[in-house]
Amino acid sequence: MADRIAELLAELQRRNPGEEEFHQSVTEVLASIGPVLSRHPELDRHRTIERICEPERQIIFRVPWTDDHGEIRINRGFRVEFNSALGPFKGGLRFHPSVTLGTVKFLGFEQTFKNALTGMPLGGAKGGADFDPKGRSDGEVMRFCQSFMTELYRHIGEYTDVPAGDIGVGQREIGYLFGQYKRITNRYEAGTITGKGIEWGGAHVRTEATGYGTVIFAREMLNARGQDIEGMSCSVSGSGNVAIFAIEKAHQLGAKVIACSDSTTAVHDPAGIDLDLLKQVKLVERARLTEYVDRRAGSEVIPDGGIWSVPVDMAMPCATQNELHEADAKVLVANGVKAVVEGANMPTTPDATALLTDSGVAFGPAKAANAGGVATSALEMQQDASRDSWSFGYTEQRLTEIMKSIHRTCFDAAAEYGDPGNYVLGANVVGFLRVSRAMVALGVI
Ligand code: NDP
Ligand code: 2IT
Repeated sequence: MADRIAELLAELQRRNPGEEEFHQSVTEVLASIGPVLSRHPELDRHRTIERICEPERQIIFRVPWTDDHGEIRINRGFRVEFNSALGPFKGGLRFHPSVTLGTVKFLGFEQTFKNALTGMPLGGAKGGADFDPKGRSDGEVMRFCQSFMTELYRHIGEYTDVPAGDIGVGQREIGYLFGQYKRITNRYEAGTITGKGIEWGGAHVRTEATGYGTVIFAREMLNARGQDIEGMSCSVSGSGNVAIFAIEKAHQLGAKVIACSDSTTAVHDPAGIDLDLLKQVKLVERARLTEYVDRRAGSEVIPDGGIWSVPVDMAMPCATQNELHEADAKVLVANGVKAVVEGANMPTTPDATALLTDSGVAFGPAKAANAGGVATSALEMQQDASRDSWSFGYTEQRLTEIMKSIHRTCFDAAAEYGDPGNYVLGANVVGFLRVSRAMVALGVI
């Protein structure tokens, strides 16, 4: 089986040259599924791995727009519709200058397994553009979004493909995207995109869901080890949508987050992050974290951006991929970290993950831990389909149940496959089994 997996990987790398992040995400999943294929040779006979690794459809398009000075700008847009065995394609859009086809493919591949883990009827997809919203006016962002949707609209729909937000795409961008979709199609088809505002087809808790869900998953992991999140010190990298609401839920559960970051600065605040100030600086003013330090007595900038050098009980990487390296993991372990839980997608490098798990640190992999965002997107789709609107409390209760169920499912699968407490194994096994079985049932398509 090891030879077969190695051959598969070599072939994937040959056919997808230069897409390192995609190779990395596939390598991690394939490392887990040898025992699944040995137990289920029928899945292998149907070539489910080869099919899962090949996106159903990949769309790349030009996005021309005009900046505030009348200059014409060109970006590249992507939508990779990875797998629709379990439901319509579903996954976010990322606007960041680093976005390439390889980035979108790794995210779409991960999304396929994550969405399967939620137990909701969702396929997997991801999209985005190499557009940098930083420093752009609202008008420029709107014109970019309108141009992006002018191509994307023909590929999406509530039964086809349902985008949402990711890095650089929040409620402002979702509004401009949905507005253009509505205008072109002449349909108020709210279930075509999630992360909308409450007054225009959105759902309570979707904004908070990824961060909240990550912390709920962390609590479940800790409880399974006889530990408690209450009283723990934490560091949370990033200060965007996921990070801010992870900090909020951690504080609600009695933990204290003492460090956070953005793409240029990391901050240590021993008294605990002041969430109102952080929201004001990052969500309202869209400013740099140095603003936070300037206004918050007792906080300081961490030299060299080294957020993982702060001693904590629990670390939550919530910014971007490959942001927690082996050297960081060593420092965390030396400082006595008990848990590392991924709010971002693939934030921990493979050698860092190995070091943490070998050191006995509880490790919550992204596709399980951050699935609360997309799960609540599915709840938003349910509300759109039934023209209903649920309360915050009820929706949060549903999110909590979903996160507990994901935790339990991964926990049980890890034990069944011989490595109790290995959530990477558990998540990959369950995600792969659910998608593969549906693919076999649907025939060779
Ligand atoms: P946001 O754009 O709201 O925030 C991203 C944060 O990460 C910002 O603080 C940003 O810094 C920082 N950041 C972004 N790129 C880099 C980089 N290359 N290097 C260092 N820091 C960086 O995005 P989200 O919070 O939505 O997403 C964060 C992560 O969570 C991503 O991995 C995303 O895929 C994942 N995720 C998001 C979900 C969602 O529902 N939004 C759901 C599940 C996962 P700055 O402020 O300087 O730009
Ligand atoms: O990575 C993710 O799960 C997201 N960016 C959210 C996807 C969604 O469709 O809500």
